Amino acid sequence: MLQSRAAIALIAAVIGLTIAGCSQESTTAIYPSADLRPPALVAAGPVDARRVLLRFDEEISPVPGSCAVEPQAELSCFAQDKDLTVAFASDQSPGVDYALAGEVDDRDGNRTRFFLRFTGWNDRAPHLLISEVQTGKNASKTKPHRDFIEFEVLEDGNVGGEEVSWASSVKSATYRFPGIEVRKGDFLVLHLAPEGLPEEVDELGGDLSASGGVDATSTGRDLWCSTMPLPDESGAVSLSLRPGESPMDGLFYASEDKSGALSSDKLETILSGLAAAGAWPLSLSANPAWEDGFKWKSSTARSICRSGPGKGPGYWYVTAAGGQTPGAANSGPEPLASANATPEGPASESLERASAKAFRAGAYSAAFIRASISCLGKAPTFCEATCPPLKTIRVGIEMMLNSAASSDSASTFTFPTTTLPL
Ligand SMILES: [Ca+2]
Ligand SMILES: [Ca+2]
Repeated sequence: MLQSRAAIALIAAVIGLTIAGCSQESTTAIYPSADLRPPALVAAGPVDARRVLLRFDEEISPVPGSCAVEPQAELSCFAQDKDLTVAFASDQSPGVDYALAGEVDDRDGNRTRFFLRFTGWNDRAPHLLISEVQTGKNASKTKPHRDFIEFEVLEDGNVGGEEVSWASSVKSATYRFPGIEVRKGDFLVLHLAPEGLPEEVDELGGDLSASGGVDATSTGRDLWCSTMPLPDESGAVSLSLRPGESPMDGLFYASEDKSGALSSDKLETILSGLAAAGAWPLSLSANPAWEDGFKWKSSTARSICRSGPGKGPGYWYVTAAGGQTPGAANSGPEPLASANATPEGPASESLERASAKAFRAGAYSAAFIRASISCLGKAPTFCEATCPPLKTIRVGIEMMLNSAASSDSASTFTFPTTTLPL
């Protein structure tokens, strides 16, 4: 009886809807009350060498066998309320680009596939100082020099994932250090104008004599990057401990004939970041001006050298002609007094705190979460953020990544082609 009443009620409702649908006066849509919305990701990133956390906007459970990572690693996934933890069986490689994919369901079976990139966690990232820059190719045939940035290592560690950016008014570039074990007192030389010679090789292991090429030395660790040379006259360099973090060190060099406020350009962007982090002081106003730079008469016969660990133009000088010292301590008028240096500003933050900030800032999933987040707190506290939905999200549709992914082992997994939102 009840069933027949329900059937009658349903038929009546359908008729009513049909009539309403035919009526030009009706504007009210009728939706089912069921949850048809898949979970949305609001934050993601590694929290230590063995865990990546993803927070969704509702309670989720992982789809068994759906999680996989490239480069391949053994994973296990478990959920707690809105959080999915992807656990690595062994430590991530510092500085390595990882791609992680998987699927989660909400309580009503709506499924979301996620795909994100992050940088392998590095909990031993040492502080570095930018110690010398050669801003252009000199004219000497007997003692040639080309663009380089030299870094002094202030403590033992692994530089994997540390990032250096440099900019002119119109262009900027970023280099991420590969995972390299370094010792306090080492010098790293990033060559920015390689000639494409076969002997220009990255010195990733123990042999500091492996590389040839202009400015390569057996005392320094030579690395090569052909993306963009340094601006000859005016430019800026910024160094961060981890991708997306505030810079811990910087240099702004400016031609002596420049004055006034910087335009809103690439140089101004990098300078504002340095100033906000305390890595380069602005003396005149809140907005960067040419007067804030280390002023010099541009010369490719000379390099710009650090004379101490402090921040700002007072800690830099121009060498004598031919006084470049790539891969070795500077030979200028003042010693590089970094032996007992206490890093200033953001550099003095504990690694844990800095790491937490980077995670909260979404730095490790920049390709995935575009929102700029700035929240205070302590990891693994997540920020609420607006995350553009992945185009791979489907409502109520079963989406197995591929047959290999349905096994518990991720070792045979191949990533699907996924289009991320711009
Ligand atoms: Ca070398
Ligand atoms: Ca040097």
